[in-house]
Amino acid sequence: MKSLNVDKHVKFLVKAATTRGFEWEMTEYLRMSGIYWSLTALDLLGQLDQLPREDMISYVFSCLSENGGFSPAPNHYPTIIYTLSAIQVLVILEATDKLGEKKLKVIEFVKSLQNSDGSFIGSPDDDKEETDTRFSFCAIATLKLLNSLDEIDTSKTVDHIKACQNFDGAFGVRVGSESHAGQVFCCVGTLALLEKLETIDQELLGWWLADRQLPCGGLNGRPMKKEDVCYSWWALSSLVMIKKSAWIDHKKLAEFILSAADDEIGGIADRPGDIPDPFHTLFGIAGLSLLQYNNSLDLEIVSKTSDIKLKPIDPILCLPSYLLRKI
Ligand code: GRG
Ligand code: ZN
Repeated sequence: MKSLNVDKHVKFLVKAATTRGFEWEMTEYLRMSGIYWSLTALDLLGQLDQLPREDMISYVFSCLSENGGFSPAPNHYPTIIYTLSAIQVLVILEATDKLGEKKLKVIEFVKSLQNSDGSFIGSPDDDKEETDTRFSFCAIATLKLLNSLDEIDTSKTVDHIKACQNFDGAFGVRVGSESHAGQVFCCVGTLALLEKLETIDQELLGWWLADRQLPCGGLNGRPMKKEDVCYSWWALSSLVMIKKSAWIDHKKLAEFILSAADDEIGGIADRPGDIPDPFHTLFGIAGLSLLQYNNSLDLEIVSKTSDIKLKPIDPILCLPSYLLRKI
């Protein structure tokens, strides 16, 4: 099996987060999540201090709106997705206390997005009809990280998520929508945070998730689609949450993730031969961390500068586990 080259990945992640230019401009609309992906990956690799902490914190606060939501970049509108990313960044930098009184505003923002059937919209600035199980997860995860889950009607949230479980055992964007591993992560994660996983058919879901593994070892997001490294997070973490990660071949999945790593410039792509990016770099490394700590994968890691161990990751909140023990 190929080894994980920590130094190359660290260099790739730092370059992506600090180099100004065309790519930087083109990714402004998702910048807050980009910072979360890079910081989390660096922390898992033991190199969190490679990015300037104070600058990162100032950036987060420059994206906080009057209504308590965070936007991906200044002058964009706030959404629940970037609000979760912002809170995740503050958790990684151990700076949530800097929210002070504004924490109440953030909670109000999250609460304002819930509909009477328990579903969530993504932003007050979006089309009010557009609900998505991603928004449910982001809302519940944000409140969890702020220790404020009791601020919301969680039973309605659970009812809505349960209504999104399909006949095949998996979940979609809304009630009756096509099953997709990304939405499965969001629905299973929401139920896990609310300690209601026992209320769904985990056996059927386990079969659907295990079926995502293709002969190449990689996982796809739904039947008949191509393998993609990011499902090594969305699908594998869901299997871990329902305690069925042993249902897939770990060694083959780890080999697939490592084969999508760029040996020249570092970083991980969606699949071998494609261009690496911070999103797939995080979810590839996070998948390897899950495999190491839940399935005792024997992963070889090389580095001249860092500890040769990946930190364990929390399968629900996608943050290094040591941080969650602290809060
Ligand atoms: C990371 C903790 C954490 C939270 C984020 C926003 C969110 C919460 C989760 C997104 C879950 C999701 C929907 C992931 C899927 C992303 C993806 C690869 C979409 C691609 O969909 P298609 O249809 O690709 O283009 P396929 O693979 O089906 O061909
Ligand atoms: Zn992907």
